[in-house]
Amino acid sequence: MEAPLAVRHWIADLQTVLQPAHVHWCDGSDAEREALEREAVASGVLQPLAASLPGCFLHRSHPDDVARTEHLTFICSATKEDAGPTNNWWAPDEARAKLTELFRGSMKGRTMYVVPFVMGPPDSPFRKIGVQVTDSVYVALNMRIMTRMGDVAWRAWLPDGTFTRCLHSLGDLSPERRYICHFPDDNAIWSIGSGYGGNALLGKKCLALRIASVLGRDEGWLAEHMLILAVQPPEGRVRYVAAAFPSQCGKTNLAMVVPPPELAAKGWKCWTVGDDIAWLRPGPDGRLWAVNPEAGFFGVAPGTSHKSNPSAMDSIQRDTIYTNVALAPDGTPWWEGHDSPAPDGVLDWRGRPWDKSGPAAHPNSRFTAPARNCPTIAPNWEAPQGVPIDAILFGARRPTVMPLVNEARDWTHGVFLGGTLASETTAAATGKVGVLRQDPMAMLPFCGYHLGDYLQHWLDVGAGLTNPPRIFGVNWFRTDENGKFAWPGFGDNLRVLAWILDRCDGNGAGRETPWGVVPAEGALALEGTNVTPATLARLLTSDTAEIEAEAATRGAFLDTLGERCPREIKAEASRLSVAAVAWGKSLSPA
Ligand code: OXD
Ligand code: MN
Repeated sequence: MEAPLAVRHWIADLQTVLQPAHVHWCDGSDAEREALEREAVASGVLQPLAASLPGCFLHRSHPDDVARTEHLTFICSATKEDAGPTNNWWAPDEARAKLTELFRGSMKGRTMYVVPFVMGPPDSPFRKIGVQVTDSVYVALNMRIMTRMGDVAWRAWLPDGTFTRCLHSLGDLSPERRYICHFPDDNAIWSIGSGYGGNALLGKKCLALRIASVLGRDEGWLAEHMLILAVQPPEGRVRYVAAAFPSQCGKTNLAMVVPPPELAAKGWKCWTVGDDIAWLRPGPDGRLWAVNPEAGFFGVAPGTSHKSNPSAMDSIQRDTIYTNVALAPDGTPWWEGHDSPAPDGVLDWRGRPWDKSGPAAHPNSRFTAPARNCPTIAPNWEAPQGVPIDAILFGARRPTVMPLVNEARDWTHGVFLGGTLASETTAAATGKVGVLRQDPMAMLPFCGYHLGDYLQHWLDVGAGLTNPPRIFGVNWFRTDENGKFAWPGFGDNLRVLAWILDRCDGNGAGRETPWGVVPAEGALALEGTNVTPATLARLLTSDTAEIEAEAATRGAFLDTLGERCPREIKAEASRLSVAAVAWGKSLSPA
């Protein structure tokens, strides 16, 4: 099927700048996938894995190109103020001039792949179209998994002809010449110098979050860093939960949660709708509806096992690209936290015999797997209108302070809790790991405009909902006095979801704290775990001095957003501080 004229003109213009040896228009067919895989194997970009893993390949990236590079990521909006204080800003003309120099001739001797793709189900009225140009066969093959790629995009072409122009080249892979630039005013993305997923699969973080967040602001919806999960309580109807956690805080695991035996026996069931991104829109019924714009999972390998996430393990047994994992002599991938111990003779993520001086798999090693492989994928995961959300969760990696679960008083309080979320940094982005930073709605690296405006947009969307989801905070990462996780997590997180859904039904006993309502004694089912009621009580408690300090940090963060930060949200920080003092007094003996 022929591409629309606007695309053909754009590609012709790009050819003169990029000067590729060949141009390949991707059609998305199986024959094409096989041809691209053969080409990638012949050039050493991919290595086939064991025959027991049909259609699976290993890719080893450049060792300096293993994670998102937030310091090299720019929002090139018309003014610095539009990008806001949390984004790197670059004047669009300057960015274009600098990057044009780098793109000029960057595809000499290489093939330019033209990758048309749809974000969202192709028959969804909410879909967005992108066309990515890339000189990486790895990127083209990954885009085929992560998006609806190929001729489907021409068939799903939007009536007004809008599409995101996505330009990508590996360049020389030098971090010195690596830039990931977003031009929200032009609906365009230019990325050069990296082949890493978050920097190079432009449909994902760049389009579905940074550009989409701006489109959502202008069109009245939200693009969020959220998983979407379907949960059916025994004899109840299916409920939908959307949850925002920063990268590597367990979104994929929660999206694929398996009920623990006691809950399964009672009839609890769960299905996966999405594991990383949700587009949320007010529906005509006054509820918030969510669509997963992606078609695959770009999941973190380390820690994934049949025990922690059996659905993910089942999803990656075929048609999966593994990146920077270790390789066992039998041609199967291996990583820290795998079901089996490290096999003898394992090669590390760089392809060298593993000398055990560091991890065998890179801590941000990944698998790219089609969502349809997932045994728990929801039957309606591609519903054109999405699914109606009952509860929104904000979660983070907090060894202290934040309770296991807390329910926001109302939408504004929820926007405050999410909008000032703090979490420890992880290996998903370059930089130090384990540093606590404010990561509003888990969107710090992904919001394409001023965060103050973004919080206001959340308030505006909420104001338009007659039946809004309830908002909760969760924290699976509290540690005990020995620094060990005090909550078992994984399947047992469903116990917390059970209380959350009870609250959504107006049930679920709770008690007031400065964070909002937490489960009352006995309201969270612990049978089958080794968590004692005393441990649970500790998990639900924060020290008043800690809450006051947290309120101050959150308030100070909001101050950095300046005048554009909504007053109602700032007022919540003061209210938290006052509540902490009052609560402390009420708890201490007279
Ligand atoms: C991701 C990330 O890859 O958040 O999803 O970094
Ligand atoms: Mn993510």
